[in-house]
Amino acid sequence: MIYWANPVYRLGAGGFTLFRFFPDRFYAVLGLDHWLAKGMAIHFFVGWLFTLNGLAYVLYLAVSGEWHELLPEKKSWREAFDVLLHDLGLRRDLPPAGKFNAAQRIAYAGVVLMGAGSVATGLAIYKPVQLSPLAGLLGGYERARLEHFWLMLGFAAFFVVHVAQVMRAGWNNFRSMVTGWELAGPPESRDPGAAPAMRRMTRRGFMTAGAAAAIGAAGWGWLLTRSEERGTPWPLRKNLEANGKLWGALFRCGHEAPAYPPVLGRARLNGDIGLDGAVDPRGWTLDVVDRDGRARSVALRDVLTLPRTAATIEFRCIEGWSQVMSFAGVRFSEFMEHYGLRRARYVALETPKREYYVSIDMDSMLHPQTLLVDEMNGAPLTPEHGAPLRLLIPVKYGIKHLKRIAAIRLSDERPPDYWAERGYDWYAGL
Ligand SMILES: Nc1nc2c(c(=O)[nH]1)N[C@H]1C(S)=C(S)[C@@H](COP(=O)(O)O)O[C@H]1N2
Ligand SMILES: [Mo]
Repeated sequence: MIYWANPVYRLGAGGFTLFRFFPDRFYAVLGLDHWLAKGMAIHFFVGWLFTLNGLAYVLYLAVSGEWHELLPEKKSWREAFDVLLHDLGLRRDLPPAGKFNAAQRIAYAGVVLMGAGSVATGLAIYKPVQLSPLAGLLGGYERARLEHFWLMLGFAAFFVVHVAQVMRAGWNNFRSMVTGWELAGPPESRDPGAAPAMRRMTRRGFMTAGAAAAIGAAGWGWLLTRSEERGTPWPLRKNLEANGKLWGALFRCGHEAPAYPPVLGRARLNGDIGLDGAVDPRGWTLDVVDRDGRARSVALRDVLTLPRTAATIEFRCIEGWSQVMSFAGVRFSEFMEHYGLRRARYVALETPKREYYVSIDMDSMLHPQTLLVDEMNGAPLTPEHGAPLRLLIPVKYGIKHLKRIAAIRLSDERPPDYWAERGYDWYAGL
């Protein structure tokens, strides 16, 4: 549901594309809609389930001591090669093995590592500013995103190969996978009670697995049919709000987005809501409403006499693209101080006819890189990029960087937000 937004997922080199992972056909065949907001909301919901499930599994391995049977040993690499030859029909006998053979040890330990990799790369692209050291370690935002994607393909490949191998290994093996037990030795040497006991366990195991699958499917259906709260099923909305609270609590005003050397020239353009009509920068005024509701009109000329700050940062659109852009203007915190505005919980910004509007938490607005800007990539802001004044807020996605600011309102009650009303995360923090 989300990959259409930024078609970077392909196999190819330079301008040549051998294969696109998500052509339009992919959506048509699977009956998926192109709804980025819902895809993201689901992602950040099931992300919790996968992460907690993975943590529980690793904890179980550690506590039960079963990691002994799973961790590859020195000889595993050589033996795994023999297993491979055997499975390809090039070798008759298998090396001796415990519960898992060498190839299984490597594959299963590898999957645990892949899980850890998915969480690390996922966090890096989810919070590339708050967790900028992690994103840096993984090669940056765009790299981390590709790594996250390849790991996902790795899981898919593991699943397919694994199911194929289990099918090849036969019924008994599948049964022991489900029950956790297996019948060993030739039938005549076994305890006479073993076979009925195994049958019972098999039944119980399959019933448990079937019930788990049914609960999963029912849960999925339930989730997606709940009444909507601001454009998304309410459990997903609650989850987005909880995620926002969590990252808001971890927010540190002193932690800045990584800086880049200044850039010049054209920048990518996105979003033109509320940008029609002519602008006259010299006569431009801002409607400013203080926390107590007191309104005043502030001339842009005066705002622009305040001390100037410049920032070059990686700008990120929620649709998945990013680019390094330079901005210059006045810190929002200095604007507040100069006009004697009092801290409220939220700040709302609006275009002239309120066609586009955003609301943002005060902590993020007071961040030292949050600027009211009139200059971009070394030149005065153009009308398409938000002249005469736009917001720069590197700790948020592009959706919050309102272009063409006409009103700034402070309030303790959360004001409406254009994209949050259409199913997106209100916090939208990076
Ligand atoms: N007034 C207004 N501001 C807006 C938008 C818009 O549609 N209207 N789109 C937002 C989005 S989604 C993005 S990604 C950025 C894009 O900024 P740019 O066109 O300067 O690259 O502007 C943001 N600010
Ligand atoms: Mo965007």
